[in-house]
Amino acid sequence: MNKAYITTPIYYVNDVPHIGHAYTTIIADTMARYYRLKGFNTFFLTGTDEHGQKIEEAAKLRGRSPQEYADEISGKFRALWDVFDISYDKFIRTTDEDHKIGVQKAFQTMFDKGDIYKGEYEGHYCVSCETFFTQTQLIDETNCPDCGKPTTLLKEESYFFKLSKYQEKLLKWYQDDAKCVLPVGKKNEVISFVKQGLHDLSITRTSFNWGIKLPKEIGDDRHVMYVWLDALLNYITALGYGKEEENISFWPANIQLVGKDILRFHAIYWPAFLMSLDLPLPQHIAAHGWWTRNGEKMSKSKGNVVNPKEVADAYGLENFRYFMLREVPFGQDGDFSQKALIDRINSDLGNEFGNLLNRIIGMSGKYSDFHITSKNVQALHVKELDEALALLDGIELKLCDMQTNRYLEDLWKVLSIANNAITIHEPWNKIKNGDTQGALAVVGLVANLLAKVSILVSPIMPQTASKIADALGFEINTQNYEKFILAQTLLDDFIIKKVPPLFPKIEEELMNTPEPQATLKTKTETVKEKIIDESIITIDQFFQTKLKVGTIIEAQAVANSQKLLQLQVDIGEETPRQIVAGIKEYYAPEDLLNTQVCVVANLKPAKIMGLVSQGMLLAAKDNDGLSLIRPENKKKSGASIG
Ligand code: ME8
Repeated sequence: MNKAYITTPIYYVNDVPHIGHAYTTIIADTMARYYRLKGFNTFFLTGTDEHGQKIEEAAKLRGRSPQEYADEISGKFRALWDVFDISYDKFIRTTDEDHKIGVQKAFQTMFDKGDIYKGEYEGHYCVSCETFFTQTQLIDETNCPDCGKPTTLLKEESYFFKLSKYQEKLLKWYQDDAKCVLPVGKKNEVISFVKQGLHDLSITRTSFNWGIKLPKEIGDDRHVMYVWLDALLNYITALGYGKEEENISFWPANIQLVGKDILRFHAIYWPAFLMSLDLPLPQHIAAHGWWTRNGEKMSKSKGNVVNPKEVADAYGLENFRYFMLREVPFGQDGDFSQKALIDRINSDLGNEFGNLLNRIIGMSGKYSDFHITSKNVQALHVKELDEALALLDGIELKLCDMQTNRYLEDLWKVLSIANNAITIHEPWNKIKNGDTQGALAVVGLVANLLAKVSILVSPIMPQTASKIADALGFEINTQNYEKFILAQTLLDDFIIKKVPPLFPKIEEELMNTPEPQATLKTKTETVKEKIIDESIITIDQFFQTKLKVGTIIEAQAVANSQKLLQLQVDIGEETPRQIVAGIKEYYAPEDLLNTQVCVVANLKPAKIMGLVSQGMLLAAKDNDGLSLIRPENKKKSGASIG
């Protein structure tokens, strides 16, 4: 029996699932359902990535142990996939005991082979991406080239994997196996990266604890494994690698779905680890693009993250699945909007798909007491039938190449043939003219095309497809896939069942501007997450605040206020700025004259006790009182700070 092994990335437990995670998982689920439909023995793996500094820090900020925290978020991923009817066969967690054993075995195997050695690492580490970068890769000398956050210079003892040793072998793989990385454009990016030269990879850490220990035999328990080594190995430990290898025959994977952000890890490190372990390489590493919101990357701090559960609740899970796979060419970025989703539901699904079923229910009800026959379809509609079969003939290759949107476009071309047949052949006129056979043949043609489309759309919209098949008197299963798709057989005569419209028209947006994650989290969690997100800013964000040196040229108390002083501060502009500052308890006005201060110069002016304040002074406060922050030596008024 043919086998198929499909994987998603395992998701970090520092964040609850969002639309991007749902996208990857839905494509993988589609592929798993497709292979099951074809009768392949299929294994579909997903799960959560729970070790590493990022998770340790996220847990600490919430006052939880990493394990407790991982349990909770991992549970949220699993719960969402269950609600979404994701047909995974295994949900792996990197904190699973079996996984740890497998990872240690892999480490030992690579070590025994001479592919791991001990050295010292010095590099710029981005905790958010759990990745080291060289100085030349950084943006503005300090920031991570992937996420823009500041990196930390780390120097520590580390074990290294001899990645450089595999450079030529990797290049040969990319060259020999045309579709090892999909889409092919992305493969070219990987090739140019590898051609620049691969450095050996630091694969252990001593600076934190939350990770898998090295095997006992190595005798070095200060180190834990680098989270990416640990995580990538999940794809084989899930099959039992290192323990009871009951499912190992599923390896190599057929399709490993990833987002473009983690392609490098999957198309370079992962095959190199596999080469070192003498295991075969995956057939396809398939990298999709980003979902954005109004063209911007989604992030919690921007509050523009789309909650997939909310979308599915509002618009229907399968409509959402269809939208995601149809709207964006695989590999490219796509922008989420309710308008685009509604258009797809009303037009593609309602008008072009669901309506066809209603029309043949209506027509067959009038013409033949709901009896539908394939008799005369071949004889009277050979052209339409051939055209449709020709489209269906090449269609599966598109899905296997992950061109989900083109796969669906072709299925919809088949639906157009059916819709056009009704318009052109006007069965109601045939009935009027006494050509009942002709009218029934049109209905029969449409029913057959609808049946074939429902089978092939079933991996994407399983429930909807089953409802249509049920109305058309058959079940979606491998046997019928072979009969109606591979053998191109027509439907046996049947009585169509009446079903209510499958895609009721949507008149208006059904979600308020989503503040999506709030539903999945408690209020306290949200606040704490905000703190984590907002505690780190990029250098660009920092420079959005214009800080200037100012010289106080006038100072007086504000009448009726115990706290406020009214200051005139020269910050090198034509006229001084009036600043109202709450420093009366700490400074006498006369002591401030001609002293220098640090001014936030681009604050929106505010009215304080009726006085306009055009800036803010920087000050430090503790139990001993308040001190203004001032330049160490006198500076020109208006000198910029930063
Ligand atoms: O990277 N659009 O986990 P992660 C589309 N643990 N897809 C998106 C997305 C978006 N806006 N945001 C996230 C990790 N994704 C590692 C993986 S695998 C051995 C270890 C999807 O939680 C996309 O698939 O950051 C991306 O690759 C994945 O989520 C990253 O998930």
